[in-house]
Amino acid sequence: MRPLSCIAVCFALLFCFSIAGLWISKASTDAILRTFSPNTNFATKLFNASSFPFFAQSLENTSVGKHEEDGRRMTLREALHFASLKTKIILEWCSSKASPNERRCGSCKVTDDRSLISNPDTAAVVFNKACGQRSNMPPDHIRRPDQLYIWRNAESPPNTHNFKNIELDDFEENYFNATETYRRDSDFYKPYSASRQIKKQIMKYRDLHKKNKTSFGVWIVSNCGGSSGAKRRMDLYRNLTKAGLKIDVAGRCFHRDMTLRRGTDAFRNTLHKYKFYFSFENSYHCRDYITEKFYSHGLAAGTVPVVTGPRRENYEAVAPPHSFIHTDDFDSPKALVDYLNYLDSNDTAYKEYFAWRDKLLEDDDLLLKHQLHVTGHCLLCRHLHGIDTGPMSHQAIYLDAGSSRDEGDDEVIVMKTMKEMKVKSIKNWWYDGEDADCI
Ligand SMILES: *[C@@H]1O[C@H](CO)[C@@H](O)[C@H](O)[C@H]1NC(C)=O
Ligand SMILES: *[C@@H]1O[C@H](CO)[C@@H](O)[C@H](O)[C@H]1NC(C)=O
Ligand SMILES: *[C@@H]1O[C@H](CO)[C@@H](O)[C@H](O)[C@H]1NC(C)=O
Ligand SMILES: *[C@@H]1O[C@H](CO)[C@@H](O)[C@H](O)[C@H]1NC(C)=O
Ligand SMILES: *[C@@H]1O[C@H](CO)[C@@H](O)[C@H](O)[C@H]1NC(C)=O
Ligand SMILES: CC(=O)N[C@H]1CO[C@H](CO)[C@@H](O)[C@@H]1O
Repeated sequence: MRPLSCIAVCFALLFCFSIAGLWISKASTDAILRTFSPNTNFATKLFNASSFPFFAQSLENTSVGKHEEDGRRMTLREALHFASLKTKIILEWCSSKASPNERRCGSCKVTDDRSLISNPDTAAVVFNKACGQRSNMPPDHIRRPDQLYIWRNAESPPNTHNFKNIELDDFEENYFNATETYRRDSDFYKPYSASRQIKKQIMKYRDLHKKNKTSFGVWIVSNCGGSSGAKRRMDLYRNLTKAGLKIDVAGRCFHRDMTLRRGTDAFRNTLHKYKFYFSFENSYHCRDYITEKFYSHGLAAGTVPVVTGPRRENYEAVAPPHSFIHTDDFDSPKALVDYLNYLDSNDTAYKEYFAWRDKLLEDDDLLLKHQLHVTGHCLLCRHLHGIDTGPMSHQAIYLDAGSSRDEGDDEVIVMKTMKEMKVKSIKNWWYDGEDADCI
């Protein structure tokens, strides 16, 4: 009896194994079929290969791509297709006001559902100023090394400090993997306006500036003394007024609320009647802190922005040539007022501030030279898919996908493994090297 039952058990086991074997080989065969099916391209194969590591080796010499030490070359089109095969999740840990078009970016889903932190597809967790302190961060034991912790900020350093009393000292070294701010040296650059949006607006209003302007200048301001920079710009305005400046003012600081919603066409149509818009930032000499006051109310609305905020070279890095007037360039309030009055009286000189607009059609680089087409979370999304975010040209070309340019011809490197990223000290990164005027 005993040997018989042993044999029975053996047969039963064998049966089970062969069923399992059949099942496994069915899956493998499907995988092979899928992987090698003739109408699949290299990127798809690569993706499927990475899902089935056993077959990855046999693919390493597939002809389309060049084998690199640490990635593979493929065309951008292929790379984006590759990315589209697997959606990654970007988790906003604290409620965010991310613009709606950021809810999806490339092949990333942006969410604020905290329960998704342990989802294997959650590749980045973003912390904005609402997260405040270290104690509001996710519990340490659930952090995965493959998940990037991103420090995001849209306010200037003085306002970061005032806002929620954020104590950046709280964070130990290397806590964050990367930064996402308006500063150009961020890992994921997020300017207040991507040049793509601005260009679209400018194209829409390309001839606005040719219409005769009926008014001189306007300033809309609602934060009058919240920070030293906000106090300073009020002070500057008073000095300019004393020197003879006469402009229209609106906003809470002047108890004249605008009925027009900012950013709308009606709003821009009102602004464009003015020759000058006073784009005064609430922070003085803070690196790269250039907001919609410049991009939207100035450039896009077809006014000449009179700026105070970061230094001239920061504006030059992102603005078209001869497109703005910087208050730092004038020795006294009177000198600035005289210059504005001169431009008001000499239309030829005034119109020179719009010369760049006429070249927009021929010279794509005018607005794009220093600005990326893909910014913020969209840039992050590409990184999460291993698509090299280095050379700017690729990014510009990516967004022009609708145009006649053949974006597929550009090669990018898709990394197999994520490059290690660390921000040694977020406090030093954010505050050090900032001008004394700023802090
Ligand atoms: C791929 O090419 C390398 C170098 O020629 C070779 O050593 C390797 O065996 C090839 N791999 C496969 C799977 O053919
Ligand atoms: C603008 O003003 C000039 C002279 O004041 C006039 O000749 C011209 O027709 C006006 N253009 C428009 C578009 O109103
Ligand atoms: C305004 O003028 C006063 C008096 O000349 C000067 O002390 C102050 O620095 C000026 N403020 C600005 C922002 O230019
Ligand atoms: C007006 O501006 C043009 C261009 O900058 C200049 O050549 C011309 O001399 C100016 N005219 C006067 C009267 O200042
Ligand atoms: C992110 O930072 C953590 C903490 O320093 C580190 O353990 C992890 O390796 C980093 N991840 C990447 C992809 O760089
Ligand atoms: C082109 C192709 O065959 N892609 C397949 C890769 O593998 C996934 C499943 O892992 C399939 O859904 C795709 O169709």
